[in-house]
Amino acid sequence: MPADFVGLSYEVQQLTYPSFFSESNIGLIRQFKALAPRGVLRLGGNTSEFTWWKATPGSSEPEHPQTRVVEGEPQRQYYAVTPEAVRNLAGFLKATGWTCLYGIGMGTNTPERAAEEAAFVAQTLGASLQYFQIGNEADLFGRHLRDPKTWSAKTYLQEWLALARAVNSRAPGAKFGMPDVASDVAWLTEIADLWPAIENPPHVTTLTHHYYFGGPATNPEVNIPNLLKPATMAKVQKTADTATAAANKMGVRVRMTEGNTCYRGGKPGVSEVFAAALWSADYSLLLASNNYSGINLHGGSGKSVANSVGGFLPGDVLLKEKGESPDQIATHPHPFYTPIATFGSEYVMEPVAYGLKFAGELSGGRFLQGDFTSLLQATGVDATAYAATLPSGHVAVIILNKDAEQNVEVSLDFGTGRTGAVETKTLHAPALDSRGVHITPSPEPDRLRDGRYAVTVRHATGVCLTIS
Ligand code: BDP
Repeated sequence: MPADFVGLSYEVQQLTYPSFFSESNIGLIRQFKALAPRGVLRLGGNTSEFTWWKATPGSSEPEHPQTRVVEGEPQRQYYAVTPEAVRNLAGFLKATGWTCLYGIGMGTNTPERAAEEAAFVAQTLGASLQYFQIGNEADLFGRHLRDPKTWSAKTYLQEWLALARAVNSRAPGAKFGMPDVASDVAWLTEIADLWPAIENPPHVTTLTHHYYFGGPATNPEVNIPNLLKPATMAKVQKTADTATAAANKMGVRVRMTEGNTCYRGGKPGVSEVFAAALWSADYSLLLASNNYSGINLHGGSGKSVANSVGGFLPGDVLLKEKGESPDQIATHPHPFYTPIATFGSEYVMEPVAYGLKFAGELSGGRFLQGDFTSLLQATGVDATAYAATLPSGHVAVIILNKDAEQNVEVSLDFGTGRTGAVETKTLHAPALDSRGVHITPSPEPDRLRDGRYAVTVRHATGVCLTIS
């Protein structure tokens, strides 16, 4: 699990507020650092298809191609990204110690503009830039940006190559992650098959896809029991199998670059409560143990995400229907799934981010092979477990008991005669639908007893044991 496995994803439109990602935004920098000492900020989302590079204050907005306005996709509204925003972003990344995956538009962009933007970004971000992403969820372009009759992984790849080569002509060392599909991981397989025939291909380091458990908020299937049941992670495993097979063929790694509990901005009562923390911890560790290079949970400001999905959040409609007043609605994070929420001038770490942070305890570690999850689930409890040797040489074990009712007894056996100290951290909340989530370290370290350690992991609780 890479040391910088933990990541967040924001809309490119977030850059239209240049003070947001800037070295003066101390509150946000504090939350990024609290989430992970090293992490990866990804900029993309639907709004990245509607941004244009405004190189100088006098640059005039280009003509945009016709797009179709459909439900759940952005309106025809264009956003200017400026050098000031990119310079500020460089300062923000330095201050946080995070690196960046920078999204350049494909839907309404041209190779010339893409190249001009990339050249400035590469020079300004320097080593803080990991790679460029070009295009967001191109597998859905048939809905609003391209002709569905001719659009495919193949036509995408041709367009992508033209843009990536243009970027390379102005930013010679540039690296790329692609194709950032919404859900159709078969595109990764197709691209890996087509790749060997490309002469002098651009330097792709990562195959990427997105993942939302379900959506939108009005969908009754998006609920806490479904989010946490073992079948949900079995589906994640299937996607990971397809994606990693394609990546192995290309000699690269996979990254889940944008995802969360519920698309179109999340669902109140599911996305911003403790269940989302157990989900994100489990989801992160499952992908990490499948050799993913990282994940980026999506969020940001309510406005940027609302714009990315057509102007409003279905979750707000739900709350209004339930009779919540505007003041009550304002107490929910917007978007509902955001890992870091903005309330007035305060930035607050949300439950889904606590899960990601908890999973991050294994960052930099090497997973111990063994199907610990099957052992636990054979007892009839919905629990999962992961273990890794950390760079310090200590062994860390994370047990996530997602079961709403049953506790699980776990006994670890390191071999008779072994000694060692055991530190415990607990991920907990009063209930699965609570907003207040905590990670609490045990006050005193415990010890192995003749090489063994027994622990009861209470229902709806996560435990991380670090054994020296
Ligand atoms: C993805 C888009 C992103 C949206 C998100 C959502 O890339 O821009 O904010 O879904 O629907 O499909 O919440």
